[in-house]
This record gives sequence, C-alpha cells and structure tokens, in this order.
Amino acid sequence: MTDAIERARTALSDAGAVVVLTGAGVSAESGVPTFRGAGGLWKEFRPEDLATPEAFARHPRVVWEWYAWRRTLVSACLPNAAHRVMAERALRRGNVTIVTQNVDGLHARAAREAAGDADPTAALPLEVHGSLLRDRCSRCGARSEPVTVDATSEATLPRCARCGGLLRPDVVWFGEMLDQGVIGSADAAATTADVCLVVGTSALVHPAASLPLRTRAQGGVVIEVNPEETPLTRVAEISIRGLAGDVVPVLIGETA
Ligand code: BV8
Ligand code: ZN
Repeated sequence: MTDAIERARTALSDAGAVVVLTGAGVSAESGVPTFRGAGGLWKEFRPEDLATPEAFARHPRVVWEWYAWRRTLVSACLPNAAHRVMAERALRRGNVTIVTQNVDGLHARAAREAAGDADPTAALPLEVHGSLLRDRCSRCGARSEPVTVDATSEATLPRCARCGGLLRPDVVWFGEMLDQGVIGSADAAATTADVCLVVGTSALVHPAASLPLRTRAQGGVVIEVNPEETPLTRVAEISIRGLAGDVVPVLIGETA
C-alpha cells in the first residue's frame, strides 16, 4: 500500500467530520460517460448548445433529446463499489456528507440499497447540480417524477399538469444559480470538515470546485482520487492517482 494511501486512510479514520465531493469520474465505472475526459460527452456535444437555459429556450426538442437519451442510459447503470462504500461509511459513522455534482442519482440509489429497511438519510447526497431523474416546470417551477419524453417534435414535449408550461430536466445549467439551500449545506459541510475527499472531478465547474478550498482554508485535509491531475492536485495534501472503484474502498471500506 502506498504511503499516500496509508496517510489518507489514517486522516479519514481519525476525522471527526468528512465531506466527500464527487464528479462524473465516480460514475465512470458504472458506465455513465464523463464530460471532459476521453469519450466524454462534451467531446461530442457543446455544453453551451445543450446545458444552458438559452439553448433550451431556443431548441427545447434537441435539449430534451439529449437529456432523454442520458436518462435512459443512466437508468440502466448501477452504483459501483465507490458509491457503495461511501454510502456504507456514511451510514456506519454518521459523520460523512456526500456532495455530488452528478445528476445520475447513483449516490442516492447506493444510499437506499445500503440502508435496506433502515433510514438512508445519512447517506443521501447533496445534489448541487440537481437530478436527471426529476422534471421541473419551466414556468411554475413545480417538480415532478420523471416522465418518458417523446422528443420527436415540439408538440410531443412534456408539459406541466398544473400550468401547461414546458417541463425541463431538474438540473442546473451553466449560468443558472444553484439551489441556495443545497449549495449552502455543502459549503457549511466543507467549512467544518476535518477531511474533504474529492473523487472523480476535473474541478473546473464553480462553485462546486471551490468546496475543497473551503476545507483547506480552515485547516482541513484535502484528499484527491483521480487517474489524472486536476487544478485541485496542487491544493490537495494527498493526491492519489487511481480509479474510484479501486481506491475508495481501500480508503473508507469496512476494513479501513
Ligand atoms: C453559476 C448540467 C452563477 C447538468 C453542469 C469562469 C470562471 C469560473 C466560473 C465561471 C467562469 N465562467 C462561467 C463560470 C460559471 C460556471 C462555470 O463554472 N463554468 C466553468 C466551465 C468555467 N458555473 C455555472 O454556470 C454554475 N452557475 O455559477 O451561477 C450565477 C450567479 C448569479 C446569477 C446567475 C448565475 C452552474 C454550474 C452547473 C453547470 N451544469 N451540468 C448536466 O447536464 O449534467 S456542469 C457539468 O460539469 C456536469 O454537471 C458536471 O457535474 C460538472 C463537472 O464535471 P465533472 O463532474 O468534474 O466531470 P468531468 O468529465 O469534467 O471530469 C471527470 C473527472 O473524472 C476527470 O478528472 C477524470 O480524470 C476523472 N475520472 C475518469 N474516470 C474516473 C475518474 N476519476 C475516478 N475514477 C474513475 N474511474
Ligand atoms: Zn407549471
């Protein structure tokens, strides 16, 4: 076991409070494509063409076509070992706040599966960019369970049962404010954590990317798990080159 992994295990084991920040990399081994890496979604599509309110206003059918495809893809994916051990640790120790930039619902699914008949709350993530598995009315804001979207024409796009407004995926697009309650809770967790474990993010999207800096600013330890270097690598006290599914169970699994 490398020295970095040993030091990370010790810091995580000794920690009073842990905040975990995850990005698309934690779901890569579940088969969910990332955004910026090789084969990433932004290689094939342009974010400004699909993940902005302007794009949705201009061509809602194309935007829905992309999100409906992602929703179908994600619904067939399963949580991997990294999602599972994070949920199990959060339920076991009660001192872990899971913050995710992902909209794939896999952390929440791992929490419910790990909890079984018990209360999953301690392992449910703060989804700072919303969820692909929820709809929201673009007119009145009402949230609803996801519908099967027929994006073959604008006339078949889903509409709000309450006001008839066009439904949209309940995710945060570029240029949109994050839910202040959610990002506020994430910031509070980061500001009081002894350790911030950052798994599978390119650390390019704000304000999520600044959460580890909040932990470091108050003397906490930042640990990064990523096969590649990122802008956070020089900020992290411990940076481990590796895959989430391999490294996270070693860092916080049952035996850790
Ligand atoms: C806001 C939509 C303000 C949902 C997403 C200039 C400087 C700083 C900030 C800005 C700026 N210009 C504009 C901004 C603000 C902007 C931003 O940060 N832009 C960046 C790109 C420069 N932010 C915003 O617009 C945010 N809102 O700031 O509002 C405001 C104020 C007032 C009034 C109005 C507004 C909103 C941000 C949310 C945007 N929505 N997606 C969706 O469709 O999914 S962001 C998108 O990127 C995804 O949601 C994703 O969550 C996010 C981050 O990507 P990652 O998760 O990190 O994924 P990525 O592919 O990049 O990286 C994967 C990593 O995993 C890699 O490092 C890879 O090496 C690693 N990996 C791969 N395999 C594995 C692995 N790791 C471990 N194991 C593996 N197996
Ligand atoms: Zn409505």
